[in-house]
Amino acid sequence: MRITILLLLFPFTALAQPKCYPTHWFAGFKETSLQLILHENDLSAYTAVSIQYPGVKLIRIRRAESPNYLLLDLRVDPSAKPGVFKIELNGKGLATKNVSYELKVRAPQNGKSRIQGVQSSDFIYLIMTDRFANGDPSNDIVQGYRDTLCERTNKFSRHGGDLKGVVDRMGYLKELGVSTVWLTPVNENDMPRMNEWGNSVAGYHGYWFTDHYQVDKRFGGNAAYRQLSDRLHQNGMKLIQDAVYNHIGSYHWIALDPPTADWLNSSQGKNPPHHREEVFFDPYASQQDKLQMLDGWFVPHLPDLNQRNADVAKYLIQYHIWATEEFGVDGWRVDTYKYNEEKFLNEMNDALTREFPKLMIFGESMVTSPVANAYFTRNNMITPFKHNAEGMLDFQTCFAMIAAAKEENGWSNGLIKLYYALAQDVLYKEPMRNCIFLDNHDMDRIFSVLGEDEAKFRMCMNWLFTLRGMPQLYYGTEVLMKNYKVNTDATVREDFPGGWPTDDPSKNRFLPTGRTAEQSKTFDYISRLAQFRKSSSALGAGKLMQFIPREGTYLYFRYTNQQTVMVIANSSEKSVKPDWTIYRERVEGFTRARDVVSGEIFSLTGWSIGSKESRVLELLK
Ligand SMILES: [Ca+2]
Ligand SMILES: [Ca+2]
Repeated sequence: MRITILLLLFPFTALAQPKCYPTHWFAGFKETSLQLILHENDLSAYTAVSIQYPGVKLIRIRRAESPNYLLLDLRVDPSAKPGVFKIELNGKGLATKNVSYELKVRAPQNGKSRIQGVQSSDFIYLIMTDRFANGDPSNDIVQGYRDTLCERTNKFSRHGGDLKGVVDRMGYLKELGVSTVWLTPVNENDMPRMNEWGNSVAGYHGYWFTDHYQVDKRFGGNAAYRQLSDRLHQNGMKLIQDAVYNHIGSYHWIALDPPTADWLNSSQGKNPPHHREEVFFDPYASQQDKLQMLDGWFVPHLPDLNQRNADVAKYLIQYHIWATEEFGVDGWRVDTYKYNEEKFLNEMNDALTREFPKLMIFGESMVTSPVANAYFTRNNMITPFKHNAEGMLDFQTCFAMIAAAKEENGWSNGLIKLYYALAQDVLYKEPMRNCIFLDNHDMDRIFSVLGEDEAKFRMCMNWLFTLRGMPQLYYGTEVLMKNYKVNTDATVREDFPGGWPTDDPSKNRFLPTGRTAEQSKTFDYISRLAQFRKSSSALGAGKLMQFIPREGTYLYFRYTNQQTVMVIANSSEKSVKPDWTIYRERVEGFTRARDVVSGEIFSLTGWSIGSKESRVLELLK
């Protein structure tokens, strides 16, 4: 009889464990407070909670408006040992509910081979996982998810790309010279298809979170993500995770069952923000304009999180600490940075770097001025609020590089725009901490933007790989993937040719045999720039000196005591013989130059640069 009861009870208690966030924690963090959220249908009758574990103390039990939550405030001493403990829930007339909770061991490689930070010496490659490579067709459709379509012929559907696909292309990434992989978000997006601008769209891009703590099973789940991270680190590479603090998908458990109504912003209804970041530093801004920016919902199916609620802020901060430790994240790219509560952003950055001093965090906001971009970082401006992010995605330099390559030179057009953009670095404390790029998954592809002009494309690549900051390349640019956004972003998120088992092998761009001559040339060009960069002290951490464009020719130098790299671009209609007396500050003592791509060595005396030509040159004595 006794045995029967036990058998009945054990499966019951195992099944009855409420959801718990964070799903586990780690021993030895500096931060001692831990907020546990227990979530299960009706926890209102559980009035007593106890925890018996050395170094772990229950401080407070809190309830939410929804009866389905218990919020437990714990203190976890830094001395608490890794192990599993029981959280015992009791209520009048109820059987005891036991929640087992684990404090895991932190990785000893933190700050060494994982969680290393990302520096200007790195080369970041941006991948949209669903569109890069399908390493495991068995996870293309996962039963139980709200969207079980996988249709490569539909640009709005999932296509089946996954984390194993990235792992399987590790050799390709190394050949290209990539040091750091940034994936669009990997968190679970268990959303049905949503209507966006008249199209039925899947959450293939990853920005519709429904469970922070679960990596989408169609990408391979948490185990596959950990494996990718391990493989990157074993190969001397790094991982950047894409974070979204601002909003969640409308099928996230927080949205379906808000602990309290004010977990979500409601002051603007479901109306969108106006996207004008000036409201944060404009001395004449109204409170209403600021509130619309902070509280507006991007689209009605992306509920906006209220980070003024301390529990929401804590929930988000804990997840990012958890994921950094769990997956060994080296850097965070933070989506929609300018729509978040400012104080919260600083608290997040402080909390993360306190636990992981080398961690790099940079924000994304498509802003309209250098002042706006610098405002969201450590800057030299006098403003009422001071942000503490190290860097941002540098849209200003992106726009300037494109204009410099495309426009006719004039007093305020063409090359001078890049000169002007860099001169604005006076605003930044650390301009080198910005991430520079020419395009991404939200923009027209750069090869198309430059009119498929090889010379302009080379000019832009030379700048991307040699200017200050961390360069980021969007997947496929190296094999000349092209396209414009046509009422949707999906057209610039096409599958990497050759990433699917059924793809035509003669067009497998991952292999030299599947590339056209033009694609091979481009891949080799970028790869050589990237490989040179790896061992170049001047490009990794050197100073920058630029000269005002003259005769349609723009020169800047990156230099250390050991190395000087000269980057020269001539966008005029004629060849130009640089007047070295103008540039003597940086060329004095050098007589020759080595083209870092072709390897050609030549004398600077009498040398001229051809029309539309651009070169990256290491100066030699
Ligand atoms: Ca797959
Ligand atoms: Ca917001």
